[in-house]
Amino acid sequence: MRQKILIARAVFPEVIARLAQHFDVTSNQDDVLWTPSQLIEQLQGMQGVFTTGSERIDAALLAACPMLKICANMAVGYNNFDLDAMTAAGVLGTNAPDVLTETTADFGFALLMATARRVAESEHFLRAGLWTRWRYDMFTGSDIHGATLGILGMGRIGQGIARRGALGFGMKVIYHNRSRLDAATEAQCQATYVSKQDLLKTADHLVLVLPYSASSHHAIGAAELAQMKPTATLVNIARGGIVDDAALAVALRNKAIAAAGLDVFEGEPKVHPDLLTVPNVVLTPHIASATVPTRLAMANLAADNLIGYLLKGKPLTALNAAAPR
Ligand code: 8YV
Repeated sequence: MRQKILIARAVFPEVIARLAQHFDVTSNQDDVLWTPSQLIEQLQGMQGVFTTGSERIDAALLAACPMLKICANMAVGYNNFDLDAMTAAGVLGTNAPDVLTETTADFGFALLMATARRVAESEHFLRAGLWTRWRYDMFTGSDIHGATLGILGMGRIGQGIARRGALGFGMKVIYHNRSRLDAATEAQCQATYVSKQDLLKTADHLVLVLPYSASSHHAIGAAELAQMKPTATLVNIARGGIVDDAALAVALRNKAIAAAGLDVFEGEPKVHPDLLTVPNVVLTPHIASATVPTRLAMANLAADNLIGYLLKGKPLTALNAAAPR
């Protein structure tokens, strides 16, 4: 008998077709946002689920879905998974690393440049019909080339941003990470390891690329923002919750830092109302990995994990070693 899987959100039809060659597939092409109890209801009798970062997999869901064997996330981040609960329940978790590294690093740089050079703010000004003359100080921002680029979280995406900064823009790159990179990788990225405090104090532009967990919650709050240069730019392409958004809105309004670029938010898709009213912030709706080839590669990797594990016992990018249920 064919195994059953649920695709919890809308996804590329060709990926659904691939999965349908192997499984009985239920998909959510209407992209209904299910409540946790609706998700549990949908998962009854299913062996696998294709998730995005939006579906929470926790102990309550696992207990209510005894047939479930694998949750395959179409995302590199997996803070929507309670991995300990999954391991305890014998459920495998997989993510989608590598395929989005360069695309996401590109976007980190796009947001950094838009923020430091005030692209969004000046475009709004022009569209509002306010551009009547040239002025020497109109929308003056800060330079990217030759500046000090700070990176908090130096995994694959952080390294991609470091390479872009050092090799493309002649930036001095400093980073802080839970563990220091080996010398060869540091040399390849032309990046120097510093303490978090030195990173905050020295960076002209600080990009956040660390995973979200209890220990990174509000890694950038009022105290950290106060240590940054008043001319500094902050970019968050990691996860909402790493930055204290309320504290950031205050810092932006008071010009404690010059500007911020945010692709992720605490409680997204809601955005802190104060961030919507400060001019010196560029806001994008969690699109750092959003190119067609990359999103397709992410979806195909999640599909490959479902096929690999449920049919051959061999997932490609496992997050835990779950003794099968
Ligand atoms: C996804 C992301 O678009 O991969 C991640 O961790 O944040 C994004 O690339 C998002 O999580 C949807 O699954």
